Amino acid sequence: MLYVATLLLHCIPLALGQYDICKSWVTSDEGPSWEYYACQPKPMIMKEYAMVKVDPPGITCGDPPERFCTHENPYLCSDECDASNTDLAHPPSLMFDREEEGLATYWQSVTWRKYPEPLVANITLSWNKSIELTDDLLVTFEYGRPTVMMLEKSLDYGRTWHPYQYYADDCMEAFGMPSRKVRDLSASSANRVLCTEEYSRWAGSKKEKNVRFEVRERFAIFAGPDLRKMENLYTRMESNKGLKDFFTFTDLRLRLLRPALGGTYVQRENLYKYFYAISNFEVIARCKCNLHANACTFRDGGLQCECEHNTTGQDCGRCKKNFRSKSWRSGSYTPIPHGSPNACAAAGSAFGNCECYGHSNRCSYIDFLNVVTCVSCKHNTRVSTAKTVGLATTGTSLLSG
Ligand SMILES: *[C@@H]1O[C@H](CO)[C@@H](O)[C@H](O)[C@H]1NC(C)=O
Ligand SMILES: *[C@@H]1O[C@H](CO)[C@@H](O)[C@H](O)[C@H]1NC(C)=O
Ligand SMILES: *[C@@H]1O[C@H](CO)[C@@H](O)[C@H](O)[C@H]1NC(C)=O
Ligand SMILES: [Ca+2]
Repeated sequence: MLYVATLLLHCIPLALGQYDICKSWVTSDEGPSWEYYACQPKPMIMKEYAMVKVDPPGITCGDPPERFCTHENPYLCSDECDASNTDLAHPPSLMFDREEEGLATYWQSVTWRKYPEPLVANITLSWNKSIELTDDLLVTFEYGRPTVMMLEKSLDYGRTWHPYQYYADDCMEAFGMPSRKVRDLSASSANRVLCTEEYSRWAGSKKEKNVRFEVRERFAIFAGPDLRKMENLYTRMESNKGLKDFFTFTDLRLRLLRPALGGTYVQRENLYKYFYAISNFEVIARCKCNLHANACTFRDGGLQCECEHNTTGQDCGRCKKNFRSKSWRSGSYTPIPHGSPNACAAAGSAFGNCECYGHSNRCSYIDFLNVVTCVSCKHNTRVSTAKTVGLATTGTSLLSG
């Protein structure tokens, strides 16, 4: 019975996707035991877990109620936004609901009635958790896409912000940057921040609604056009931390800087057709768990990795109590296919093997030095003549000194 169970468990890693499991119970010549692997959670629909802030105050339409027009029908201004009427209100939450078949629900801004003062809005999404993009970011605009906007991200819970991508109908005019396409990037420039004109030109408000932040095209530089060689991407991320960090953030901010103009200049006599309306903000990402968890759950109001490998913390970023804190390392995607778990070492346990050149048969962890080394050395040798094998991060400083 036990034999059958272990056989089944052993087969699971082959059937699942890469890095889906953290450990399995395997049998070998020395009997059954746990085997540990690098692991990561599955991608999730992250818009459902975001905290949202829209700035400046009063940018959402409907208070007071306001009529607006569309570019298709600029003199038939029969549409109304009224925050006090559920059927006519357009609150921020409508960017993150599940769209039913048929009519789109959307957040809408006030109109540009204060022109020539710029019509700007910030939409900030916060997860209070590091997450890693696994698919394109997709923002859907009703009534036309902005002519100027940018995307920013924060890696430190909103303390500092970095540009992620610039979008304009004329990149040079708006940002002083040349327009580029992600598909023209190379392996060494895959994490470059660029300006694109691909999603900002007027094409009719019904035809082209989506603005993308291209993740799949960037992955494809390493993993091939159909993303079949993901191991190439993972290997690259292991050697280039900047590449991995590029897809990681705790917060996103969309800065809307100039609305759709209908393919022409601003017409001052009808400012009621200029505004922003977003029906969906899709963020597909996985929790960052440092390759120490394959599950991430929403509890106590936040996302939390279910840490394995004797790690703990929101991102499994440290060792559990009674484990040696300095032995913490992120798991590694390499070697392919299972990676390295780099589990935390139990306090007081020997971690790695010592090579003591026949002068000792005892290898121990010395707590106050945080090293593993030969102890009880005989034949008048001292600790410093010993060598630790299979231990990359600790022990070497004492031994080489
Ligand atoms: C939007 O965010 C940027 C920083 O990311 C800030 O400088 C700007 O003042 C904000 N605008 C509004 C309208 O809050
Ligand atoms: C963010 O997450 C941390 C760790 O889980 C928690 O202690 C803190 O209260 C959270 N902050 C907010 C604003 O939710
Ligand atoms: C974590 O610690 C427990 C208890 O010391 C041990 O049985 C287990 O093998 C450890 N896990 C790993 C991945 O090292
Ligand atoms: Ca919606």
